[in-house]
This record gives sequence, structure tokens and C-alpha cells, in this order.
Amino acid sequence: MMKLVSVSVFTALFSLPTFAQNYQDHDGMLMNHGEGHLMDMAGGMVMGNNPDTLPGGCDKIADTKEITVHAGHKYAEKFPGRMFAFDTQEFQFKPCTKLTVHFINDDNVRHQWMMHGLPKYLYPKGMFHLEVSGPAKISGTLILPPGDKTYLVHCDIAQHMEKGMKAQLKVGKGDGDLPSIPNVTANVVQDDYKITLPELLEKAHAEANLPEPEPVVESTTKAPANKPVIAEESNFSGVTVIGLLLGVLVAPLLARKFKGMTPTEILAYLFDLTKSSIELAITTLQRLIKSIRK
Ligand SMILES: [Cu+2]
Repeated sequence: MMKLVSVSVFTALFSLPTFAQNYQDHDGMLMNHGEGHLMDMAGGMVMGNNPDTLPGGCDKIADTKEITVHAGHKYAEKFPGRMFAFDTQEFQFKPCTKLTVHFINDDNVRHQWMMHGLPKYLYPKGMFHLEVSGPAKISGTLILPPGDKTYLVHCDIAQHMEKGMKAQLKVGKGDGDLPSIPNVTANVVQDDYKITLPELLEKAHAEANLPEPEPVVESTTKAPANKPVIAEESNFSGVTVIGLLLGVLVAPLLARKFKGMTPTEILAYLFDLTKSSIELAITTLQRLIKSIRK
């Protein structure tokens, strides 16, 4: 008896925060739009509601289950790097189970409990889908298909799944595990905070099969992107090559030209030549840059 009393007290205590939050209950407000599509004016929506049609391969309803799933930011707090989550990440039911889902959104944003991969002859687009702007509660029922299969359950609001609102529902034994389910399976893309930025760049370049990156210099004046740097370098080396070629070709001519000239005359001539060479170099460089930019 004492046990029962303490259990009731504990249940009441733990339910208090739930009661304290003012949830909008959409059940009973929903209008039936046919084909399992229920909607109300307050933004509640159920799609693929199916409480009575047996999927092909089910002789009868094997089991009747009812679950309550919460969605919200607070359920993601135990998962580093995640922002949103359901309070449960994994579900498992017998094939042909009639499942009622009570979906409670604890956040002040919109969330969904969306299940994919169901037979399309029974569920529009193969989906069973509960959606509500929180804090609110909405319920729907479906009959699970026969066979062993793992179904994706997620919230399809932009970035909510990527930020953690993802679960898997196994019918029978399921047919494997889905990736990136918080605390259940490893992320497809693992974050690595141990690697340094130069190492990361090197790795990215190696993976993309690109030439070795420039070593990262601690200067903010340097061009941040790689492309302009490469373009500038190739311009420079092109001009250098032209200069060298000109030098080699012109040197013998100059030697002949300087014969019989005074040092002052040579200097003046060289000064003029340098001036026009620089001008020529600048125009060439400008043309080169223009052609690259095109
Ligand atoms: Cu969401």
C-alpha cells in the first residue's frame, strides 16, 4: 500500500511540470479532409491517419500500442552539438501493430513526428505525419506493415533533423540501423575538434586531389581565398619570364649600341629604356589581369 502511495506521489510530482506548461490540445479540434488527412485552424495536422485499414500481408491487428513522444530543445541537451530531439530515439513494434502516437511539442516552434517508407497504397507519399506548433499535443493512429523493416522518423522542418530530431522505428527485427541518430548510431559526418586548421586544409586538399595549399600565414592582409593568390603568382612569373627573355635578346643589341657612348649618355639611355619597359610591363600586367577576370 505504502509503495502504491509513494509511486502515486512521485508520478504526481513528476507530472507537475507537464501540467504547469499550457499545451494546446488539438485532438477533437481536427477536421477530416479525407484519406487520413486531418487539419485544424490552429496549425495542427495529421497525415496518413489509418486506424482501421489493414496493410496487405496483415491478417489481423497483431497488437495495439499507444505511445507518447515529446519533442523539444530540452531533450537535446544531453546530446553534445545537437539542438532538437525527441525524448525517445528508438521504437520497436510487432508487425501489423495498431499504433497510436500522442505527440507533444514542448517548444515554442513547429515540430513534426514524420515516419517514412510506409506502403504508398495506404499512406499518401508513404508517410504518417503529426505536426503541430508548440506547446501543443496532437494524436494519430496507423497500422504498421508486416515484415522486418527499420523506418525513419524525423522532424522535416529545415535543419531540425540535422540538429538531432531523428529516430528509428523498427517493425519486427528491423533491417538495420539508420545513421546519425543521437546516442544510437554514429554520425555520418563526425566532428573533429582535435585537428588544427592547417591540418584540416591539407586534408581537404588531399581529398579533393588539389595541389598543396599555401602554408597559413598569420596575416590578415593576405588574400583569404586561394584563387586570387594563385592568379597573382602566375601573372608575376609570366612577367618575369618575359622580362628575362627580353633581357637575353636585347643585351647584345645594347652592347653594340653603347659603343662610343659616354657613361652619362649610357645612363640617360638606360633610364629612358627602364621607364618605357616599366610602362610596357604595367600595360601587359593590366591586360593579363583583365583577361583573367573575364
Ligand atoms: Cu522540428
